[in-house]
Amino acid sequence: MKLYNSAASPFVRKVNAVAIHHGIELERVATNPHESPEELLRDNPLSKVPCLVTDDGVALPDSPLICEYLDSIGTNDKLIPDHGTPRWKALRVAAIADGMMDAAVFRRGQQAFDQADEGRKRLVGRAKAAVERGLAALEAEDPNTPLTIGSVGAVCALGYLDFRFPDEGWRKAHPKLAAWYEKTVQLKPFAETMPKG
Ligand SMILES: N[C@@H](CCC(=O)N[C@@H](CS)C(=O)NCC(=O)O)C(=O)O
Repeated sequence: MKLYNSAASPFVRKVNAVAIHHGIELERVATNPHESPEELLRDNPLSKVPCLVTDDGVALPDSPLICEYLDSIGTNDKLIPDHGTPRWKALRVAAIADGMMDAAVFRRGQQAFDQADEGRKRLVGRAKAAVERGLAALEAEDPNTPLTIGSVGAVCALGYLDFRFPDEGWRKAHPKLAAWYEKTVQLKPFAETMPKG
């Protein structure tokens, strides 16, 4: 299976973490989605990574969909519980983590532009506030132990904050989450996928 990959993307990291958890081999193709390479566009009209092409030739865009696919074919413990409260709790945390990543990636992208622009300041401020509320939510509720798709997302979101906003620090105001993260990030799916770029 082919994965359009980027070592800096938290969404790609999530997919790689799920693949490693299940021991699924992927052919990783380094891709810059901002350059809209033709190969990626053929498989993902949205020009985003990650995108997975299955062995049956089905191109799956969007990390939640790819994670669901990998978890469905994986043979290790399922990361997406199949029913009941555990399922919805895991998917809730996963959705919050995805939203934090969206907001942090947006903020990072805006750093290249005029910071004094009032409209931009407002949007960037909203994105920062969303991440802060996401952190508070993860601090307040168990981000899922043992591993679920929620905890995978939470580690990738927190790792991205460390990677792109290292001076802002989130640990001090979120001590429970920080302790959980330090332990969880040492697991193989995360230790092998630290962001780079
Ligand atoms: N909802 C998507 C978001 C993926 C995403 O935003 N990827 C970024 C890289 S971190 C990207 O490809 N950006 C290129 C662009 O927006 O043009 C997912 O979960 O996979």
